[in-house]
Amino acid sequence: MAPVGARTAEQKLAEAVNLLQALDVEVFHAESVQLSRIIPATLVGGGVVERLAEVVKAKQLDVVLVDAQLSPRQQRELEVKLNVKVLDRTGVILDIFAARARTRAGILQVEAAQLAYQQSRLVRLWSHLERQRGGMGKTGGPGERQLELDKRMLRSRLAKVKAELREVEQTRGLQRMARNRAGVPTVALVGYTNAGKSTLFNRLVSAGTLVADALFATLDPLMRKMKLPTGQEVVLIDTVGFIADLPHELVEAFKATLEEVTMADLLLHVHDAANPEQEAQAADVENVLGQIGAGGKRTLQVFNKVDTVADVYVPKEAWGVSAVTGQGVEDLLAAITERLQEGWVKLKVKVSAADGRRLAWLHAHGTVETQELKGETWHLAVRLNPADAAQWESMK
Ligand SMILES: Nc1nc2c(ncn2[C@@H]2O[C@H](COP(=O)(O)OP(=O)(O)OP(=O)(O)O)[C@@H](O)[C@H]2O)c(=O)[nH]1
Ligand SMILES: [Mg+2]
Repeated sequence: MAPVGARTAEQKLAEAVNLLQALDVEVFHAESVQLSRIIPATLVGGGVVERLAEVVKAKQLDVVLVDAQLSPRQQRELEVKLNVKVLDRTGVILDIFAARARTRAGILQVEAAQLAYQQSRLVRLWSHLERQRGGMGKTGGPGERQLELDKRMLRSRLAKVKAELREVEQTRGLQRMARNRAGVPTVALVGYTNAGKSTLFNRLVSAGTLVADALFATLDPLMRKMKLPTGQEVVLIDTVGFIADLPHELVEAFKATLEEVTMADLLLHVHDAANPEQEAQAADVENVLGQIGAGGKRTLQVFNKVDTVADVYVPKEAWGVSAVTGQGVEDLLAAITERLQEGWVKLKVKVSAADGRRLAWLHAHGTVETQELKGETWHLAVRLNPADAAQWESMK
């Protein structure tokens, strides 16, 4: 079931099916339901519930996904009426995150989000049950005692997870600072889920990142240090895919992941050029970028999968590439170099041929445009960022 929003009903439905397939769930039935008004108890009207109950029975389904936010009450009532487990959008996305988390930070972030989700469900579910039994106002009922126990357990686990998460975040912050001190700029790949970020990441660094035709194949930012054709070093960061209507509690839980994006020197916004929804997806990505404070960042627009369609549209200001065939990747690398070097200064320097240390430093930090050996001295023309240029002066 999928509510109708800005996208067409079919598009939303297709994405919901994709979400489930990312969990290796076989989908036997999918349909959109037009909501003329919202029924508090079951979200959809009684007629629809009855019809769906028949589908569930006839096809012997194990689970029903409602691609919307369900209140705990709606979830319960639907489970009773359909006689099957019911999941909502947040629940499914949390399951996907949990299945894909690999690093310590990622696993902790998912658990924190799951605990917070359970906490809100638990409290509302129990208060609803208590009200039904007429237990309001009285204290010490069996349900209330159990509720207190469950609440306490969730609270203490959540506190523990959050403390560990803070620790991990601190370490990450230190790593980031070390990187910045070393003057290595960071380039982050962002984009809608399934746009091909991880494939492009692999193509760019030829490192072993998980690539799968599934949503959220990547949960944690993967980082690789790589050399640009000019010899300059950068850290490339792969990130989790963005999706439409990301539940608010998940944005919070993934702040540490997205923080890498806000700290990056350059973003590569990867678009799936072959996807008819590309424009809507791009708007969603821009929207989330704004929410996490990365709205005005230096960005290259990368239109990926140009190999799939004959007359694929690539806007003038964008870079058309295929992460699979490698088409356009060389030009993209050149563009990355150029954008990173905006505002750099050009120096003409002389270095003794015996001074290997300073020569190596220049090659690692800057772009050596020309070099000529005159006697025992190298004459070089180098481009450096202003901070490195200042450091070079102090190294003399
Ligand atoms: N034909 C073609 N397919 C591509 C290209 N790039 C990626 N794909 C395919 O698109 C699918 C998704 O690629 P991923 O790299 O996992 O996408 P992603 O953006 O990292 O996805 P998430 O991590 O889920 O956000 C895979 O099946 C890739 O093989 C391309 O240039 N051409
Ligand atoms: Mg990925």
